[in-house]
Amino acid sequence: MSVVTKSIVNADAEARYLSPGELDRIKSFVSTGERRLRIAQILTENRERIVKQAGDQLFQKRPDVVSPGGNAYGEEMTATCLRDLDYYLRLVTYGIVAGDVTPIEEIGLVGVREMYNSLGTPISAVAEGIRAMKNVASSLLSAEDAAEAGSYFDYVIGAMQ
Ligand SMILES: CCC1=C(C)/C(=C/C2=NC(=C\c3[nH]c(/C=C4\NC(=O)[C@H](C)[C@H]4CC)c(C)c3CCC(=O)O)/C(CCC(=O)O)=C2C)NC1=O
Repeated sequence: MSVVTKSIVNADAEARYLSPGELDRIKSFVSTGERRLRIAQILTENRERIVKQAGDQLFQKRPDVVSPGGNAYGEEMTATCLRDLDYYLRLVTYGIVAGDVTPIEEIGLVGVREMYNSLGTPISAVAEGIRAMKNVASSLLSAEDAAEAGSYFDYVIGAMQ
């Protein structure tokens, strides 16, 4: 939920006007809107390249995951692995647009450790893949935009430590 929806739900639950603090937070959300949309647009347009290059970097750093016995071994499993990276890139764009990590958390991080444990997927390697996406994405953005986007990637990486 964006800060706009959240503030309205909270205020209406108490049948009150938006507070000065809520209006300030909404003001900041609106004033950073153009920048956040620009970042999300660039990441969306470059999604294939970001996922592909990050996958290449991940498999170079962690050849074990694509070697016989590795969780992403074989064409189909490697494709599923890249699909997971694409899922997380998509969720990062949701977070950037919403200016809030809640969508990333709710869609992709609740129970994620248990899920990857049960699949036998090394979560440290997933985190490495997200880190690689952050680096590729940063190279497509200005330093300021990269810092903004980076905080959402870091949030995902942090949940996988
Ligand atoms: C949008 C929210 C969402 C997420 C996050 C998600 C993840 C997700 N990844 C899965 C599998 C998988 N995930 C991976 C990923 C990897 N293996 C590795 O060694 C690498 C480190 C890594 C890639 C970076 C692999 C290989 C599988 C298939 C495992 C198997 O079938 O044995 C599965 C099991 C079902 C399936 O195969 O689709 C789920 C649910 N699904 C969702 O709906």
